[in-house]
Amino acid sequence: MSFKTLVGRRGTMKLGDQGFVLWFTGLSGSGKSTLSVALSERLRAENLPVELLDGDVVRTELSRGLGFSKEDRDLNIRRIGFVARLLARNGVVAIAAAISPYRAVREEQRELALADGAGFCEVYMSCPLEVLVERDVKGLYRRALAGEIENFTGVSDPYEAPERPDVVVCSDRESVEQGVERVLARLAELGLLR
Ligand code: ADX
Repeated sequence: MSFKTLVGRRGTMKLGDQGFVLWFTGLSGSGKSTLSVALSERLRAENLPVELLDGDVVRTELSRGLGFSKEDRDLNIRRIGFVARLLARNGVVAIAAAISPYRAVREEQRELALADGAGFCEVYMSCPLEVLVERDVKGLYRRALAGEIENFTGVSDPYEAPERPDVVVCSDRESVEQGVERVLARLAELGLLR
């Protein structure tokens, strides 16, 4: 079904054959949380079951005490992925929004979701570092650049951009609404929404 049909029949958006994991990756401040919240609201308005696993929130609960070494980040991602799969296998749209800087563990999460019979869609929130430093909503880039925060992603720690993301959102050029529409369109193309 085309995206026009999908949005043209608001209130009738349905899950495909299974729940799925919608995975947002991107640098801090790239808009993962903003877009994932907007998408959750939109999907809930369509009466779809949605749960959001946001990195900042997960790190105060499920991953409290973890730091930002590669080991801790990978463990954080695996925990998020584990919960997301439990949800997806119960027909929920499980949205994960964490920097998830390492490609291998993201790919692992895709494989695990597919092996579980769930769908998977990776959204890459792309935004030039200069723009993020300029915006610096949380004031963290300034501190990282001043050497006050070690291993800060994009400044003093790696970020491995996806090679074949399912969706790329350029958050410096696209509005939240445009991002929402494009992700929904892609989910329809992938058969994860009807
Ligand atoms: S991830 O690498 O494990 O996926 P996650 O998304 O959970 O990261 O947490 C990132 C958030 O933690 C950032 O948005 C920022 O607010 C905060 N943070 C604190 N220290 C760091 C750091 N060294 N690198 C990146 N983010 C950090």
